Amino acid sequence: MHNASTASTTEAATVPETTSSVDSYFADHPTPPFLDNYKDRIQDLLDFHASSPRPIVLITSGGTTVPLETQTVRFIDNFSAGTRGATSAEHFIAQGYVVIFLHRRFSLLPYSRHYSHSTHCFLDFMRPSEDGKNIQVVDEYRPEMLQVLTRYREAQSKRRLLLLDFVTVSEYLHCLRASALLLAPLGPRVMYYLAAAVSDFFIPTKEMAQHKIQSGDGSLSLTMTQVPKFLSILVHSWATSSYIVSFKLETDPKMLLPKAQQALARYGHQVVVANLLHTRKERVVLISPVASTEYTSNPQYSSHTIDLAPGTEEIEEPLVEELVHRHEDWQSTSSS
Ligand code: 9Z3
Repeated sequence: MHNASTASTTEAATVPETTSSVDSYFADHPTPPFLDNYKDRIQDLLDFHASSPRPIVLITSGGTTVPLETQTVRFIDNFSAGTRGATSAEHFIAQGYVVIFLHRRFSLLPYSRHYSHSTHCFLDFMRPSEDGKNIQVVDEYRPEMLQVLTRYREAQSKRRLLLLDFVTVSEYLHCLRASALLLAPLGPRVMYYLAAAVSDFFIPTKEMAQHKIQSGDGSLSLTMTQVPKFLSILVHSWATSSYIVSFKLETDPKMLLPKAQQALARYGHQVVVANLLHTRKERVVLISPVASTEYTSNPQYSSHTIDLAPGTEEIEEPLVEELVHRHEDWQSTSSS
């Protein structure tokens, strides 16, 4: 792990984006039918923890889909399996957090991730007992499974993990807005950890094919519209005093740090975790503004690289630890 070098950029200073593109996006994409149920479950969780000062993290995880047809047969998706989000959730819970885990349906979940999407089928972890009447865990997997099961049951019994799922980018954005508005009264106690791989483009409802696109016409051309910059609205309107961590994924190493700094300059939040597709499990770089970047033309940024150290299994462990420290500082600064 190495620390704090500074860098500068000539990107424009933070300017809140207009809400009109966001409003028209929501007007074009009706509220998902399950949203009221999600709101009730979030409120119920917040009420349960109301008397404890526990910090809360809203983790977004996995990819979002973009439907090509109203009655969707085909959609555009991305690679994310939700490993970052599911792994991080376990580490946040271990650090005392309550986790709201807003994830892509069927992507990896905290705890069960150890036994799904693995090279083994989950059935390979078990065997019938000698008399054939019971199921046992295969000896070599027993110690780890017992540990995972214990942590899972504790998270459940203490109500430290709420699972909420989405599929499309518009469901994701509705859920993010609804959650943020319910979490707003808790202000600095809340961290946003936006690891979901969110589509940048969508097809507006009025331009979308109603029925399955037919193949008889030969090639297919798609024109997509840019998804409005929700991070800006989250920072400047929905979650103004919370601690916001976004992620920046690139494949070209030259682009990574400039794009991360550009995101901070544009949205004015606290941290961008920069990662490259092929090394994301071994290295992440935390980019943050050194001082207030608001309305300055040459903001300064610190960068803090975390490399997966020998003996550490998951980079999310030191990543979450670092962010928890920063969030503690944020909460004490906000209360003083
Ligand atoms: C990330 O960079 C995440 O770390 C990964 C995790 C998606 C790479 P896996 O699920 O992968 O563990 O396989 N997320 C990128 C989030 C994103 O799309 N950010 C937006 C952007 O870069 C802004 S919030 O524009």
